[in-house]
Amino acid sequence: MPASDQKYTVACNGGPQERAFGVAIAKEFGLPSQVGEILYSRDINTLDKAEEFLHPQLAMLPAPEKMKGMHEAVACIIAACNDNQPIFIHGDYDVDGISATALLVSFFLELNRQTFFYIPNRLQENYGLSIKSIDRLVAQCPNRGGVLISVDCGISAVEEVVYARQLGLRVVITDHHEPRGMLPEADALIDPKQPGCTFPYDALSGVGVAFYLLMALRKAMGIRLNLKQHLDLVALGTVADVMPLTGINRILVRAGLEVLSATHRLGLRSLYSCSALEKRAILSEDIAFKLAPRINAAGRLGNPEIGVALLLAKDRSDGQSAADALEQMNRVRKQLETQKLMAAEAICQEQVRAGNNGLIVYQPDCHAGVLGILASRLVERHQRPVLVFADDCKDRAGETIKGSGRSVKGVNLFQVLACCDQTIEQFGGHAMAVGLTIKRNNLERFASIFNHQISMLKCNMHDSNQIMADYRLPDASMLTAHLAHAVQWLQPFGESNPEPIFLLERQRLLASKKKNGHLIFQLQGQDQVFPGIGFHLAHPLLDTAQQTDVLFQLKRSWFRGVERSQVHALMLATS
Ligand SMILES: [Mn+2]
Repeated sequence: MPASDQKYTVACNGGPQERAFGVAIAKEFGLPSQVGEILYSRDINTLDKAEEFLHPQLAMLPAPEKMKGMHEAVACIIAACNDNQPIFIHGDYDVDGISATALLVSFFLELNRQTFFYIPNRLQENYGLSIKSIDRLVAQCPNRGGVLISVDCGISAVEEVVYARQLGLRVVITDHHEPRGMLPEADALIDPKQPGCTFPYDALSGVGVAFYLLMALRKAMGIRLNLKQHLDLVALGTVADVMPLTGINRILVRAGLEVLSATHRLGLRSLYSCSALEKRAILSEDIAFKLAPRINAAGRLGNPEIGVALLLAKDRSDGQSAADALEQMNRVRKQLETQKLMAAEAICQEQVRAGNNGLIVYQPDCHAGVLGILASRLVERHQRPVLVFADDCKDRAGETIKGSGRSVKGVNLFQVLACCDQTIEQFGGHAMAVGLTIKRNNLERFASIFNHQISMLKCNMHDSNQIMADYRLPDASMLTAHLAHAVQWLQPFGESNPEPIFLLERQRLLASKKKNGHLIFQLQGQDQVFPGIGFHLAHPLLDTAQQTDVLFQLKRSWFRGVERSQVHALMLATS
């Protein structure tokens, strides 16, 4: 057995209330009581809440009019349509921004409106609206007036909105980022996070907010248009942006995954065949690990419009060539990433040894497009916030450096940066992900304030080796096909709705073999033998003849188009 320093705890405590709720869920929904107990441990502890969670319906969505600014936005867009003016969509270069752009473009094209879009180039332009990006957008159809609609950006674009309005445009800002200081004086501004917004949910993605705008527009215009068919885009952006998969996002993403699985978008179909996702249902983890990285590669390497082209492809060959281009860019992205990861890791280890709670890596020549992924990789390894900087290639004087940061639960990176404000030129983002620009000669001062701020938060960030299992199955007779199916009712899994982890103690793994560091085995359940896999678990010292505790998830998997349940072991431990 490998000497594992990993430990685990179990969330469900088997208390009387939990058990009683499990029995009630079994009776009401026909699910195994274990699933009910897991729901209870996740605060889904009434039958009403369970109904809402297990059967999310689009009809449950709150009305779009509840969003502050919606009324003005709709009026503004309808006025532009009545004046026969062009529609200008200003997007962003990540999957959320690309999906939101494709969503609005699809909608207005369906209405036969003249529609133009622009997505800033990550390598040459700053994030969000800029004078340059507005010029480039409007240059596609100049001197006609029109309405500029931003998606997934714009909440801080005070000067840029002034500029756009001086050009004679109506401006509708839609965003989901945290507002900072002054809000732009747009004709309409929609952001569920803005002060005074009474919409009951503030964790929508950029494409989620854009979808809400379309819901309101459809209603106000009195048109019959199938919006549900566009929920595939909402699922893409929401999962890729790591939004919580609870509440409204759960409703949108659950429906969106169904649309995605049967998508009519030819580009996505081609991308599925590149990603081994053909002939099967698309799950949230497929977005996170297969689709989003490929679509993001376009933005990272400075060709975000290829992502939009993929989502809007009208024929097979356009779809195929966009998918091929993304596949190629994703390969380049991976190379750039591996090139830099080793050196970055060495820098982090040094800082960990020095006792730093926040890690800061500066690699002058790192490609700007992979800073965020490097930060994510380093967060996974060190379980603390990480910022990765490189020289800002847009700054000719060579004085500024540009960084991207990722955080861990319990550390609001956006707020931490707000406390380091005096050493930062520019920053923006969320609790979990930020982007920033600082002067190079400020780096040291910034680093010390940053670390001080992080250590003040004193949360238990470093418990990386602790796995929290959801449920301890008393014995293997509880491992059934029924349970494996029932767990799927908790889908989609992701942020704020993790995939349940089960624990079975003292098991013998059947037919086990080691292959490329992975472990392949079988686990005897009550009514069937489950195929199992443990990625990176084939430790050389692992003795599979011995009994072991197995922490695992019950996954849907597909083999040559046939669905089956599979045990994914996350950890093996001797008791
Ligand atoms: Mn976003």
